[in-house]
Amino acid sequence: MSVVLACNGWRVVDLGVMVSAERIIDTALAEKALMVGLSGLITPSLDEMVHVAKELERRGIALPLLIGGATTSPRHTAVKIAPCREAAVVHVVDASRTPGVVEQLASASAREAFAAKVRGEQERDRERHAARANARPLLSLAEARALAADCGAARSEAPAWNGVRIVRPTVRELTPWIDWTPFFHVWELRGTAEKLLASGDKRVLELHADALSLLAELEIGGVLTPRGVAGFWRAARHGEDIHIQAAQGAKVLHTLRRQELPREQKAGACPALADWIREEGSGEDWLGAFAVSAGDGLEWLLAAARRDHDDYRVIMLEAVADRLAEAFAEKLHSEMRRAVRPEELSIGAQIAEEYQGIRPAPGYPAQPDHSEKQVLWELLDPTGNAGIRLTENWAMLPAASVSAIVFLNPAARYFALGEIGEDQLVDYAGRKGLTLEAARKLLGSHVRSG
Ligand code: B12
Repeated sequence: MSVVLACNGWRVVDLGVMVSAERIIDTALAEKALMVGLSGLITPSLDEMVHVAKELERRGIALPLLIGGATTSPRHTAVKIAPCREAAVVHVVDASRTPGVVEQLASASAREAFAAKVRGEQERDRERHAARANARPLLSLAEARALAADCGAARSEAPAWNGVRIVRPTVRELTPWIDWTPFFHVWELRGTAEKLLASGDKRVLELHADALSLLAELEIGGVLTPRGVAGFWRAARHGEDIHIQAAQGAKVLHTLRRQELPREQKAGACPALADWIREEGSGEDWLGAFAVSAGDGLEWLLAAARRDHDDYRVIMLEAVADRLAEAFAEKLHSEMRRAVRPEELSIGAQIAEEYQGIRPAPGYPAQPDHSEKQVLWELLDPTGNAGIRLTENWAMLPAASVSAIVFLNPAARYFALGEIGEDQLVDYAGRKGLTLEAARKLLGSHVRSG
Protein backbone atom coordinates (compact mmCIF):
# COMPACT_ATOMS: atom_id res chain seq x y z
CA MET A 1 0.00 0.00 0.00
CA SER A 2 2.83 2.40 0.95
CA VAL A 3 4.57 1.62 -2.34
CA VAL A 4 1.43 2.27 -4.40
CA LEU A 5 0.89 5.64 -2.70
CA ALA A 6 4.56 6.60 -3.00
CA CYS A 7 4.41 5.84 -6.74
CA ASN A 8 1.52 8.31 -6.94
CA GLY A 9 3.51 11.09 -5.30
CA TRP A 10 2.30 10.79 -1.69
CA ARG A 11 4.62 10.63 1.29
CA VAL A 12 3.81 7.73 3.61
CA VAL A 13 5.27 7.44 7.10
CA ASP A 14 5.26 3.68 7.68
CA LEU A 15 5.40 2.96 11.43
CA GLY A 16 5.62 -0.84 10.97
CA VAL A 17 3.71 -3.43 12.98
CA MET A 18 2.38 -3.52 16.56
CA VAL A 19 2.32 0.25 17.04
CA SER A 20 0.35 1.85 19.89
CA ALA A 21 -2.57 4.22 19.23
CA GLU A 22 -0.69 6.95 21.06
CA ARG A 23 2.36 6.67 18.80
CA ILE A 24 0.22 6.57 15.64
CA ILE A 25 -1.68 9.71 16.65
CA ASP A 26 1.37 11.59 17.95
CA THR A 27 3.24 10.85 14.72
CA ALA A 28 0.26 11.92 12.59
CA LEU A 29 0.22 15.27 14.43
CA ALA A 30 3.99 15.76 14.35
CA GLU A 31 4.15 14.95 10.62
CA LYS A 32 1.05 17.07 9.89
CA ALA A 33 -0.47 14.04 8.16
CA LEU A 34 -3.54 14.46 5.96
CA MET A 35 -4.92 11.10 7.02
CA VAL A 36 -4.17 8.01 9.09
CA GLY A 37 -4.13 4.45 7.69
CA LEU A 38 -4.36 1.18 9.62
CA SER A 39 -3.69 -2.33 8.30
CA GLY A 40 -4.86 -5.57 9.92
CA LEU A 41 -3.89 -9.17 9.13
CA ILE A 42 -5.59 -11.06 11.97
CA THR A 43 -8.72 -10.43 14.04
CA PRO A 44 -7.09 -9.01 17.20
CA SER A 45 -5.96 -6.06 15.03
CA LEU A 46 -9.63 -5.22 14.48
CA ASP A 47 -10.10 -4.36 18.16
CA GLU A 48 -6.99 -2.23 18.02
CA MET A 49 -8.47 -0.34 15.06
CA VAL A 50 -11.61 0.40 17.08
CA HIS A 51 -9.35 1.65 19.88
CA VAL A 52 -7.42 3.96 17.51
CA ALA A 53 -10.71 5.33 16.12
CA LYS A 54 -11.96 6.07 19.68
CA GLU A 55 -8.65 7.68 20.62
CA LEU A 56 -8.76 9.95 17.56
CA GLU A 57 -12.28 11.01 18.60
CA ARG A 58 -11.30 11.48 22.26
CA ARG A 59 -8.41 13.72 21.26
CA GLY A 60 -10.65 15.68 18.88
CA ILE A 61 -8.66 14.80 15.74
CA ALA A 62 -10.81 14.87 12.62
CA LEU A 63 -8.32 13.34 10.15
CA PRO A 64 -9.86 10.71 7.84
CA LEU A 65 -9.06 7.14 8.84
CA LEU A 66 -8.25 4.53 6.17
CA ILE A 67 -8.73 0.83 6.93
CA GLY A 68 -7.24 -2.10 4.96
CA GLY A 69 -5.62 -5.55 5.22
CA ALA A 70 -6.67 -9.19 4.91
CA THR A 71 -8.86 -9.42 8.00
CA THR A 72 -10.75 -6.16 7.51
CA SER A 73 -14.02 -5.76 5.60
CA PRO A 74 -16.40 -2.98 4.58
CA ARG A 75 -19.00 -4.46 6.92
CA HIS A 76 -16.77 -4.61 9.98
CA THR A 77 -15.62 -1.07 9.24
CA ALA A 78 -19.25 0.09 9.00
CA VAL A 79 -20.52 -1.79 12.05
CA LYS A 80 -17.62 -1.47 14.50
CA ILE A 81 -15.17 1.28 13.52
CA ALA A 82 -17.08 4.05 11.72
CA PRO A 83 -19.62 4.57 14.56
CA CYS A 84 -16.72 5.39 16.95
CA ARG A 85 -16.08 8.78 15.40
CA GLU A 86 -17.57 11.73 13.52
CA ALA A 87 -14.89 12.01 10.83
CA ALA A 88 -14.63 9.70 7.82
CA VAL A 89 -13.57 6.07 8.22
CA VAL A 90 -13.01 4.48 4.81
CA HIS A 91 -12.38 0.81 4.06
CA VAL A 92 -10.12 0.23 1.04
CA VAL A 93 -10.42 -3.21 -0.56
CA ASP A 94 -7.02 -3.34 -2.24
CA ALA A 95 -3.98 -1.17 -2.54
CA SER A 96 -4.65 -0.21 -6.17
CA ARG A 97 -7.75 1.72 -5.05
CA THR A 98 -5.88 3.69 -2.40
CA PRO A 99 -4.64 6.58 -4.60
CA GLY A 100 -8.22 7.32 -5.80
CA VAL A 101 -9.55 7.36 -2.23
CA VAL A 102 -6.66 9.43 -0.89
CA GLU A 103 -7.05 11.92 -3.76
CA GLN A 104 -10.70 12.55 -2.86
CA LEU A 105 -10.13 12.77 0.89
CA ALA A 106 -7.26 15.22 0.41
CA SER A 107 -9.22 17.50 -1.88
CA ALA A 108 -11.11 20.29 -0.08
CA SER A 109 -13.76 20.37 -2.82
CA ALA A 110 -14.37 16.58 -3.11
CA ARG A 111 -13.89 15.51 0.53
CA GLU A 112 -17.36 16.16 1.93
CA ALA A 113 -19.27 14.58 -0.95
CA PHE A 114 -17.02 11.52 -0.87
CA ALA A 115 -17.33 11.15 2.92
CA ALA A 116 -21.13 11.49 2.67
CA LYS A 117 -21.25 8.77 0.01
CA VAL A 118 -19.16 6.44 2.20
CA ARG A 119 -21.36 7.21 5.25
CA GLY A 120 -24.47 6.33 3.21
CA GLU A 121 -22.96 3.00 2.12
CA GLN A 122 -21.95 2.26 5.71
CA GLU A 123 -25.46 3.00 6.96
CA ARG A 124 -26.83 0.48 4.42
CA ASP A 125 -24.16 -2.05 5.48
CA ARG A 126 -25.25 -1.70 9.12
CA GLU A 127 -28.89 -2.26 8.15
CA ARG A 128 -27.96 -5.34 6.10
CA HIS A 129 -25.90 -6.62 9.04
CA ALA A 130 -28.87 -6.28 11.42
CA ALA A 131 -31.22 -7.95 8.91
CA ARG A 132 -28.81 -10.84 8.35
CA ALA A 133 -28.64 -11.61 12.08
CA ASN A 134 -32.42 -11.93 12.22
CA ALA A 135 -32.55 -14.14 9.13
CA ARG A 136 -30.40 -17.02 10.35
CA PRO A 137 -31.58 -18.57 13.61
CA LEU A 138 -29.18 -20.31 15.96
CA LEU A 139 -29.70 -23.68 17.59
CA SER A 140 -29.23 -23.87 21.34
CA LEU A 141 -25.87 -25.33 22.37
CA ALA A 142 -27.66 -28.51 23.55
CA GLU A 143 -29.41 -28.89 20.16
CA ALA A 144 -26.12 -28.27 18.34
CA ARG A 145 -24.37 -30.90 20.48
CA ALA A 146 -26.93 -33.46 19.33
CA LEU A 147 -25.67 -32.81 15.76
CA ALA A 148 -21.96 -33.30 16.62
CA ALA A 149 -19.66 -34.96 14.08
CA ASP A 150 -19.01 -38.67 14.36
CA CYS A 151 -15.48 -39.57 15.40
CA GLY A 152 -15.67 -42.78 13.34
CA ALA A 153 -15.37 -46.40 14.37
CA ALA A 154 -11.81 -47.12 13.20
CA ARG A 155 -9.17 -47.49 15.88
CA SER A 156 -6.68 -44.63 15.92
CA GLU A 157 -3.13 -45.62 15.12
CA ALA A 158 -0.32 -44.36 17.31
CA PRO A 159 2.17 -42.04 15.55
CA ALA A 160 5.63 -43.50 14.98
CA TRP A 161 7.01 -40.95 17.47
CA ASN A 162 5.67 -38.76 20.23
CA GLY A 163 6.76 -35.77 22.28
CA VAL A 164 8.37 -32.68 20.77
CA ARG A 165 10.80 -32.50 17.83
CA ILE A 166 12.78 -29.61 16.41
CA VAL A 167 12.80 -29.40 12.60
CA ARG A 168 15.33 -27.43 10.50
CA PRO A 169 14.79 -27.96 6.76
CA THR A 170 16.82 -26.08 4.13
CA VAL A 171 15.30 -23.55 1.73
CA ARG A 172 16.07 -26.03 -1.08
CA GLU A 173 14.03 -28.78 0.65
CA LEU A 174 11.04 -26.45 1.04
CA THR A 175 11.04 -24.97 -2.48
CA PRO A 176 9.17 -27.87 -4.20
CA TRP A 177 6.39 -27.46 -1.58
CA ILE A 178 5.63 -23.86 -2.53
CA ASP A 179 2.09 -23.08 -3.63
CA TRP A 180 2.72 -20.29 -6.15
CA THR A 181 -0.90 -19.15 -6.56
CA PRO A 182 -0.94 -16.86 -3.47
CA PHE A 183 2.52 -15.56 -4.50
CA PHE A 184 1.01 -14.16 -7.70
CA HIS A 185 -1.93 -12.69 -5.73
CA VAL A 186 0.55 -10.46 -3.90
CA TRP A 187 1.34 -8.94 -7.31
CA GLU A 188 -2.37 -8.55 -8.08
CA LEU A 189 -2.21 -11.38 -10.65
CA ARG A 190 -5.34 -13.47 -10.22
CA GLY A 191 -5.92 -17.10 -11.23
CA THR A 192 -4.07 -20.33 -10.44
CA ALA A 193 -0.28 -20.42 -10.75
CA GLU A 194 -0.63 -23.23 -13.28
CA LYS A 195 -2.78 -21.11 -15.61
CA LEU A 196 -0.73 -17.96 -15.06
CA LEU A 197 2.56 -19.73 -15.86
CA ALA A 198 1.03 -21.45 -18.90
CA SER A 199 -0.26 -18.09 -20.21
CA GLY A 200 3.27 -17.07 -21.14
CA ASP A 201 2.59 -13.56 -19.75
CA LYS A 202 5.98 -11.84 -19.54
CA ARG A 203 5.25 -10.27 -16.13
CA VAL A 204 4.30 -13.66 -14.65
CA LEU A 205 7.43 -15.34 -16.00
CA GLU A 206 9.70 -12.55 -14.80
CA LEU A 207 8.24 -12.57 -11.28
CA HIS A 208 8.56 -16.34 -11.09
CA ALA A 209 12.17 -16.26 -12.35
CA ASP A 210 13.06 -13.50 -9.86
CA ALA A 211 11.48 -15.48 -7.00
CA LEU A 212 13.42 -18.62 -7.99
CA SER A 213 16.70 -16.73 -8.12
CA LEU A 214 15.94 -15.16 -4.73
CA LEU A 215 15.34 -18.68 -3.36
CA ALA A 216 18.69 -19.80 -4.79
CA GLU A 217 20.36 -16.74 -3.22
CA LEU A 218 18.75 -17.49 0.16
CA GLU A 219 19.88 -21.10 -0.04
CA ILE A 220 23.48 -20.18 -0.83
CA GLY A 221 23.66 -17.19 1.53
CA GLY A 222 22.23 -19.17 4.45
CA VAL A 223 20.99 -15.95 6.10
CA LEU A 224 17.35 -17.00 6.13
CA THR A 225 16.96 -20.14 8.22
CA PRO A 226 13.63 -21.99 8.39
CA ARG A 227 13.00 -23.24 11.93
CA GLY A 228 10.13 -25.25 13.33
CA VAL A 229 8.91 -27.52 16.10
CA ALA A 230 6.34 -30.32 16.04
CA GLY A 231 4.75 -32.62 18.60
CA PHE A 232 2.35 -35.54 19.18
CA TRP A 233 0.66 -36.25 22.50
CA ARG A 234 -2.01 -38.57 23.89
CA ALA A 235 -5.33 -36.74 23.90
CA ALA A 236 -8.97 -37.27 24.87
CA ARG A 237 -12.17 -35.33 24.26
CA HIS A 238 -14.24 -33.85 27.09
CA GLY A 239 -17.22 -32.11 25.47
CA GLU A 240 -15.73 -29.36 23.29
CA ASP A 241 -12.39 -29.50 25.12
CA ILE A 242 -9.37 -31.63 24.23
CA HIS A 243 -7.30 -32.82 27.18
CA ILE A 244 -3.66 -33.37 26.28
CA GLN A 245 -1.08 -35.36 28.23
CA ALA A 246 2.22 -33.56 27.78
CA ALA A 247 5.53 -34.25 29.52
CA GLN A 248 5.16 -30.94 31.38
CA GLY A 249 1.64 -31.83 32.62
CA ALA A 250 -1.97 -31.80 31.36
CA LYS A 251 -3.00 -29.06 28.91
CA VAL A 252 -6.45 -28.21 27.56
CA LEU A 253 -7.33 -26.96 24.07
CA HIS A 254 -10.78 -25.36 23.84
CA THR A 255 -12.83 -25.66 20.66
CA LEU A 256 -16.17 -24.19 19.59
CA ARG A 257 -19.27 -25.76 18.10
CA ARG A 258 -21.20 -24.55 15.08
CA GLN A 259 -24.65 -23.37 16.11
CA GLU A 260 -26.18 -21.86 12.97
CA LEU A 261 -29.35 -23.71 11.91
CA PRO A 262 -28.17 -26.23 9.29
CA ARG A 263 -30.07 -26.89 6.07
CA GLU A 264 -30.30 -30.56 7.04
CA GLN A 265 -30.42 -31.49 10.72
CA LYS A 266 -28.18 -34.57 10.54
CA ALA A 267 -25.14 -35.86 12.45
CA GLY A 268 -22.09 -33.73 11.73
CA ALA A 269 -24.05 -30.60 10.79
CA CYS A 270 -22.79 -28.82 13.91
CA PRO A 271 -19.17 -29.91 14.37
CA ALA A 272 -16.56 -28.80 16.88
CA LEU A 273 -12.90 -29.65 16.26
CA ALA A 274 -12.90 -31.74 19.45
CA ASP A 275 -15.38 -34.16 17.81
CA TRP A 276 -12.49 -35.74 15.90
CA ILE A 277 -10.69 -36.84 19.07
CA ARG A 278 -11.93 -39.93 20.97
CA GLU A 279 -13.78 -39.44 24.22
CA GLU A 280 -12.04 -40.39 27.44
CA GLY A 281 -12.59 -44.14 27.95
CA SER A 282 -13.43 -44.94 24.29
CA GLY A 283 -9.92 -45.83 23.09
CA GLU A 284 -6.56 -44.16 22.75
CA ASP A 285 -6.09 -41.10 20.60
CA TRP A 286 -3.41 -38.58 19.66
CA LEU A 287 -3.23 -34.93 18.75
CA GLY A 288 -0.42 -33.20 16.89
CA ALA A 289 0.65 -29.57 16.63
CA PHE A 290 3.43 -27.54 15.07
CA ALA A 291 4.80 -24.04 14.68
CA VAL A 292 7.11 -23.11 11.80
CA SER A 293 8.81 -19.97 10.60
CA ALA A 294 10.73 -18.86 7.53
CA GLY A 295 11.31 -15.43 8.98
CA ASP A 296 14.53 -15.98 10.92
CA GLY A 297 17.08 -13.69 9.25
CA LEU A 298 14.45 -11.95 7.12
CA GLU A 299 14.51 -8.68 9.10
CA TRP A 300 18.19 -8.29 8.34
CA LEU A 301 17.61 -8.80 4.60
CA LEU A 302 14.58 -6.47 4.64
CA ALA A 303 16.52 -3.74 6.44
CA ALA A 304 19.25 -3.90 3.78
CA ALA A 305 16.67 -3.71 0.95
CA ARG A 306 14.93 -0.76 2.64
CA ARG A 307 18.25 1.04 3.05
CA ASP A 308 18.73 0.65 -0.72
CA HIS A 309 15.16 1.95 -1.30
CA ASP A 310 14.56 -1.27 -3.25
CA ASP A 311 10.75 -1.63 -2.86
CA TYR A 312 10.60 -4.48 -5.35
CA ARG A 313 13.04 -6.55 -3.29
CA VAL A 314 11.19 -5.74 -0.05
CA ILE A 315 7.90 -7.05 -1.46
CA MET A 316 9.63 -10.03 -3.11
CA LEU A 317 11.43 -10.99 0.14
CA GLU A 318 8.21 -10.84 2.17
CA ALA A 319 6.20 -12.73 -0.46
CA VAL A 320 8.84 -15.48 -0.79
CA ALA A 321 9.25 -15.82 3.00
CA ASP A 322 5.45 -16.14 3.43
CA ARG A 323 5.39 -18.85 0.76
CA LEU A 324 8.29 -20.67 2.43
CA ALA A 325 6.45 -20.61 5.77
CA GLU A 326 3.37 -22.16 4.14
CA ALA A 327 5.56 -24.67 2.24
CA PHE A 328 7.22 -25.61 5.53
CA ALA A 329 3.79 -26.16 7.13
CA GLU A 330 2.67 -28.31 4.18
CA LYS A 331 5.83 -30.45 4.22
CA LEU A 332 5.82 -30.90 7.99
CA HIS A 333 2.11 -31.80 7.99
CA SER A 334 2.84 -34.41 5.32
CA GLU A 335 5.60 -35.93 7.47
CA MET A 336 3.32 -35.95 10.52
CA ARG A 337 0.53 -37.71 8.63
CA ARG A 338 3.01 -40.28 7.36
CA ALA A 339 4.12 -40.93 10.95
CA VAL A 340 0.64 -42.45 11.37
CA ARG A 341 -0.26 -44.14 8.08
CA PRO A 342 1.34 -44.51 4.64
CA GLU A 343 0.33 -41.97 2.03
CA GLU A 344 1.03 -42.02 -1.72
CA LEU A 345 0.30 -38.50 -2.95
CA SER A 346 2.26 -36.12 -5.16
CA ILE A 347 3.26 -32.75 -3.67
CA GLY A 348 0.68 -31.09 -5.95
CA ALA A 349 -2.10 -33.34 -4.62
CA GLN A 350 -1.02 -32.51 -1.07
CA ILE A 351 -1.06 -28.77 -1.76
CA ALA A 352 -4.60 -29.35 -3.11
CA GLU A 353 -5.39 -30.97 0.29
CA GLU A 354 -6.29 -34.37 -1.16
CA TYR A 355 -5.05 -36.07 2.01
CA GLN A 356 -6.89 -37.32 5.10
CA GLY A 357 -6.77 -35.30 8.31
CA ILE A 358 -6.67 -31.53 8.83
CA ARG A 359 -4.38 -28.86 10.26
CA PRO A 360 -6.56 -25.97 11.40
CA ALA A 361 -4.96 -23.17 13.37
CA PRO A 362 -6.15 -20.83 16.06
CA GLY A 363 -7.40 -17.84 14.06
CA TYR A 364 -8.79 -19.81 11.10
CA PRO A 365 -12.56 -20.13 10.56
CA ALA A 366 -12.96 -23.41 12.55
CA GLN A 367 -11.32 -21.89 15.67
CA PRO A 368 -11.36 -18.10 15.42
CA ASP A 369 -10.02 -17.57 18.97
CA HIS A 370 -6.36 -16.59 18.46
CA SER A 371 -5.64 -16.88 22.20
CA GLU A 372 -5.68 -20.70 21.92
CA LYS A 373 -2.18 -20.33 20.40
CA GLN A 374 -1.08 -19.87 24.00
CA VAL A 375 -1.75 -23.60 24.58
CA LEU A 376 0.40 -24.51 21.56
CA TRP A 377 3.18 -22.35 22.99
CA GLU A 378 2.97 -24.24 26.31
CA LEU A 379 3.12 -27.57 24.49
CA LEU A 380 5.78 -26.82 21.88
CA ASP A 381 7.79 -23.87 23.26
CA PRO A 382 8.22 -22.41 19.75
CA THR A 383 9.99 -19.39 21.28
CA GLY A 384 12.83 -21.49 22.68
CA ASN A 385 12.76 -24.23 20.04
CA ALA A 386 12.26 -22.21 16.85
CA GLY A 387 12.60 -18.49 17.69
CA ILE A 388 8.87 -17.76 17.15
CA ARG A 389 7.42 -15.27 19.63
CA LEU A 390 3.78 -14.71 20.46
CA THR A 391 2.80 -11.07 20.96
CA GLU A 392 0.31 -9.98 23.62
CA ASN A 393 -2.37 -10.06 20.87
CA TRP A 394 -1.30 -13.57 19.76
CA ALA A 395 0.32 -12.54 16.50
CA MET A 396 3.45 -14.50 15.70
CA LEU A 397 6.81 -12.84 15.14
CA PRO A 398 8.61 -13.18 12.75
CA ALA A 399 5.57 -12.50 10.56
CA ALA A 400 6.32 -15.36 8.15
CA SER A 401 5.19 -18.00 10.65
CA VAL A 402 2.41 -20.58 10.73
CA SER A 403 1.13 -22.70 13.60
CA ALA A 404 -1.40 -25.51 13.52
CA ILE A 405 -3.22 -28.24 15.39
CA VAL A 406 -2.95 -31.59 13.60
CA PHE A 407 -6.00 -33.88 13.62
CA LEU A 408 -5.12 -37.34 12.33
CA ASN A 409 -8.66 -38.75 12.18
CA PRO A 410 -9.56 -39.46 8.50
CA ALA A 411 -13.09 -38.17 9.15
CA ALA A 412 -11.88 -34.72 10.26
CA ARG A 413 -12.80 -31.83 7.95
CA TYR A 414 -12.54 -28.07 7.82
CA PHE A 415 -15.59 -25.95 8.60
CA ALA A 416 -16.40 -22.35 9.41
CA LEU A 417 -17.75 -21.72 12.91
CA GLY A 418 -19.99 -18.85 11.87
CA GLU A 419 -21.89 -17.17 14.71
CA ILE A 420 -22.46 -18.69 18.14
CA GLY A 421 -25.11 -17.92 20.77
CA GLU A 422 -24.85 -16.37 24.21
CA ASP A 423 -25.27 -19.89 25.74
CA GLN A 424 -22.05 -21.14 24.11
CA LEU A 425 -20.26 -17.91 25.02
CA VAL A 426 -21.13 -18.50 28.70
CA ASP A 427 -20.01 -22.14 28.42
CA TYR A 428 -16.74 -21.19 26.65
CA ALA A 429 -15.92 -18.45 29.15
CA GLY A 430 -16.49 -20.97 31.98
CA ARG A 431 -14.26 -23.59 30.35
CA LYS A 432 -11.47 -21.07 29.80
CA GLY A 433 -11.88 -19.47 33.23
CA LEU A 434 -12.56 -16.05 31.70
CA THR A 435 -15.11 -13.35 32.39
CA LEU A 436 -17.94 -13.14 29.87
CA GLU A 437 -16.59 -9.84 28.59
CA ALA A 438 -13.08 -11.21 28.07
CA ALA A 439 -14.46 -14.19 26.12
CA ARG A 440 -16.72 -11.90 24.07
CA LYS A 441 -13.71 -9.80 23.14
CA LEU A 442 -11.77 -12.87 21.98
CA LEU A 443 -14.59 -14.06 19.74
CA GLY A 444 -15.61 -10.66 18.40
CA SER A 445 -18.11 -10.80 15.56
CA HIS A 446 -18.57 -14.57 16.03
CA VAL A 447 -20.94 -13.91 18.94
CA ARG A 448 -24.52 -13.17 17.79
CA SER A 449 -25.46 -9.77 19.13
CA GLY A 450 -28.85 -8.92 20.58
C1 B12 B 1 -0.42 -14.59 3.04
C2 B12 B 1 -1.15 -14.97 4.31
C3 B12 B 1 -0.38 -15.34 5.39
C4 B12 B 1 1.15 -15.34 5.38
C5 B12 B 1 1.81 -14.07 5.81
C6 B12 B 1 1.03 -12.95 6.31
C7 B12 B 1 1.90 -11.72 6.63
N1 B12 B 1 2.55 -11.15 5.68
O1 B12 B 1 2.03 -11.34 7.74
C8 B12 B 1 1.44 -16.45 6.38
C9 B12 B 1 1.51 -17.75 5.60
C10 B12 B 1 2.74 -16.33 7.16
C11 B12 B 1 0.19 -16.37 7.26
C12 B12 B 1 0.15 -16.75 8.56
C13 B12 B 1 -1.00 -16.66 9.34
N2 B12 B 1 -2.24 -16.40 8.92
CO1 B12 B 1 -2.65 -15.81 7.15
N3 B12 B 1 -3.21 -15.31 5.46
C14 B12 B 1 -2.57 -14.97 4.40
C15 B12 B 1 -3.57 -14.69 3.26
C16 B12 B 1 -3.65 -15.96 2.39
C17 B12 B 1 -3.27 -13.48 2.43
C18 B12 B 1 -2.94 -12.21 3.21
C19 B12 B 1 -1.98 -11.36 2.45
O2 B12 B 1 -0.83 -11.15 2.86
N4 B12 B 1 -2.38 -10.93 1.30
C20 B12 B 1 -1.57 -10.10 0.44
C21 B12 B 1 -1.61 -8.69 0.98
C22 B12 B 1 -0.76 -7.79 0.13
O3 B12 B 1 -2.98 -8.34 0.95
P1 B12 B 1 -3.77 -7.70 2.17
O4 B12 B 1 -3.08 -7.96 3.44
O5 B12 B 1 -5.21 -8.04 2.05
O6 B12 B 1 -3.58 -6.19 1.82
C23 B12 B 1 -4.09 -5.62 0.63
C24 B12 B 1 -5.23 -4.67 0.89
O7 B12 B 1 -6.02 -5.06 1.99
C25 B12 B 1 -4.54 -3.36 1.03
N5 B12 B 1 -4.19 -2.93 2.36
C26 B12 B 1 -3.56 -3.61 3.33
N6 B12 B 1 -3.40 -2.87 4.39
C27 B12 B 1 -3.89 -1.65 4.11
C28 B12 B 1 -3.97 -0.51 4.87
C29 B12 B 1 -4.55 0.63 4.34
C30 B12 B 1 -4.62 1.86 5.15
C31 B12 B 1 -5.07 0.59 3.03
C32 B12 B 1 -5.69 1.79 2.47
C33 B12 B 1 -5.00 -0.56 2.26
C34 B12 B 1 -4.41 -1.67 2.82
O8 B12 B 1 -3.33 -3.47 0.32
C35 B12 B 1 -2.98 -4.81 0.09
C36 B12 B 1 -2.73 -5.03 -1.40
O9 B12 B 1 -3.88 -4.87 -2.16
C37 B12 B 1 -4.90 -14.45 4.07
C38 B12 B 1 -6.19 -14.86 3.38
C39 B12 B 1 -6.62 -13.85 2.35
N7 B12 B 1 -6.91 -14.35 1.20
O10 B12 B 1 -6.66 -12.68 2.60
C40 B12 B 1 -4.65 -15.27 5.33
C41 B12 B 1 -5.23 -14.78 6.65
C42 B12 B 1 -4.97 -13.32 6.80
N8 B12 B 1 -4.42 -15.50 7.64
C43 B12 B 1 -5.08 -15.84 8.68
C44 B12 B 1 -4.52 -16.47 9.81
C45 B12 B 1 -5.48 -16.95 10.87
C46 B12 B 1 -3.15 -16.67 9.91
C47 B12 B 1 -2.43 -17.28 11.11
C48 B12 B 1 -2.87 -16.79 12.48
C49 B12 B 1 -2.58 -18.79 11.05
C50 B12 B 1 -1.76 -19.54 12.03
N9 B12 B 1 -2.25 -19.85 13.22
O11 B12 B 1 -0.66 -19.88 11.75
C51 B12 B 1 -0.97 -16.86 10.80
C52 B12 B 1 -0.62 -15.55 11.51
C53 B12 B 1 0.75 -15.05 11.16
C54 B12 B 1 1.33 -14.18 12.21
N10 B12 B 1 2.50 -13.69 11.93
O12 B12 B 1 0.79 -13.97 13.28
C55 B12 B 1 -6.55 -15.47 8.57
C56 B12 B 1 -6.94 -14.31 9.48
C57 B12 B 1 -8.28 -14.57 10.08
C58 B12 B 1 -8.60 -13.59 11.15
N11 B12 B 1 -9.73 -12.96 10.96
O13 B12 B 1 -7.89 -13.37 12.10
C59 B12 B 1 -6.71 -15.22 7.02
C60 B12 B 1 -7.76 -14.16 6.64
C61 B12 B 1 -7.06 -16.59 6.39
C62 B12 B 1 -8.48 -17.07 6.72
N12 B12 B 1 -9.34 -17.11 5.75
O14 B12 B 1 -8.81 -17.40 7.82
N13 B12 B 1 -0.85 -15.84 6.57
